[in-house]
This record gives sequence, structure tokens and C-alpha cells, in this order.
Amino acid sequence: MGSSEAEKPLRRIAASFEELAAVAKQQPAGAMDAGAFSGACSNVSVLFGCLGIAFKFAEMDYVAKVNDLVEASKTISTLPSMVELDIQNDTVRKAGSHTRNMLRVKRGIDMVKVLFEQILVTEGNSLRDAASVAYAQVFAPHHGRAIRMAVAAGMYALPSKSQLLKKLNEDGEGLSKGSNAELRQIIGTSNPLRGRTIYLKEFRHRLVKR
Ligand code: 1PZ
Repeated sequence: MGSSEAEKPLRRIAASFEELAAVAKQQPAGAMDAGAFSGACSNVSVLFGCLGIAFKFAEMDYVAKVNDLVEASKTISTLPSMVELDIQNDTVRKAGSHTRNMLRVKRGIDMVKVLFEQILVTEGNSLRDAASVAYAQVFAPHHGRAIRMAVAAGMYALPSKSQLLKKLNEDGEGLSKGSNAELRQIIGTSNPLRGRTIYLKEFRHRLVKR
């Protein structure tokens, strides 16, 4: 990681998703490398630091799950093999299983994608509308009432769009050309990933069957 990448987290996130998309292309359908995937997901954690104290709990939850995948990737090389092992052990839905953590983390990536899309399409400087739409679309259907209420309250404590970009060392005046391009790159590269990495359809089928 070069120092310019460290200074510009969006660039680093975009680069790691780009790499991951390239890795995905080389591999047979679905056989995503677990180390590459979890490494890219851990780069996303930096965004939480910019969202303020209200999202500390989300950060802890996300980071713990990514760390589990990072550890697991040392002995299990692909995401499908992690899922396969959990199926064999009947632990797919068990709290803390690699498969369950993978699904949560994947939702986190979806959340980032939708959030960035929404940041680009919503007018004005507030992050709350963008974040609310993204949360409603990605996580709310899977969260109970208590968590949904806490998240809704936390939304009021979010920084503004320009504050967020400033914290990310992008232009503090709003969406600069540069950060705009990086947001688009993240959005673009996370698309093919979602299709290929986790073979989610198959995964959902198996979950539903249980
Ligand atoms: C800029 C706006 C940001 C809004 C971020 C909203 C993020 C969602 C907040 C979620 C609160 C987390 C509460 C923990 C929920 C856990 O119960 C579940 C299930 O865990 P399990 O039972 O399997 O152990 N965990 C999750 O659903 C994963 C939550 C990860 C949140 C990642 C969000 C990434 C978004 C980044 C935005 C920059």
C-alpha cells in the first residue's frame, strides 16, 4: 500500500475491488479466493471511522466478521469451500459461522455500493437520505425492530456529504471530480463481484431448504 493510497481511502477501496474483480475473472464461476475477498472487505472498514460514534456498533460487528473470514482464509482457500464445509457440518445458519458471516459482510459491501450510488443521485449535502435508502434496501429487511430503530436514530448523527469526503481526504467542498470517479469505480467493480463471488442464488436456495 503506497502512502498516497493510505491518504485517500476511496482510492484504496476502489483499487482493491478492481483487483478482486480481476481475480474473479480468472477463476471458475464462483470460486472466489477467500483471502482476496476478505482483504478487500477489510479495506472498507475505514469508512466507519468517518461515520461517527453512532456507528461504532456496526463497525465492531462488521470488523469481527471480516476478521473471521481473514482467519478462515488461511486454511480454506475459496469462498465456496467455506460454504461447503458449513453445509457438511450443518452450520450454515449458525451464529458466527463463516458462511453466515460471509453473507453479512456481503450485505455490507452491497450497502456501500447503494450508499455511493445514492450519494451521487441525491441532491444537497445531507448524507441521511442516501444512507436511509441504502439501509432500507440492504439491511432493514434482515434486521429486527430494535436495530432498525437504533440505526434510524444514528442517521441523525451522520456527518454531511462534504464532511464525509473531507474525512476521506477528498475535496471538502462537495463531490470533487476525483472522488466522483472513485465512487463510480467502486460502484462499477462491486457489480460483477456480487454476481460471481458468493454464488448467492445457490446459497439462498440451500438456506431456504433448511
Ligand atoms: C453512511 C451511512 C451508514 C449507515 C450504516 C448503517 C449500517 C447498518 C448498521 C447495522 C447495525 C449493526 C447491528 C448488528 C446487527 C447484527 O445483529 C447482524 C447479524 O449478525 P449475526 O447475528 O450473524 O452475528 N449483523 C449484520 O447485519 C451485519 C452488519 C454490518 C454492517 C455493515 C455496514 C457497512 C456499511 C458501511 C457504510 C459506509
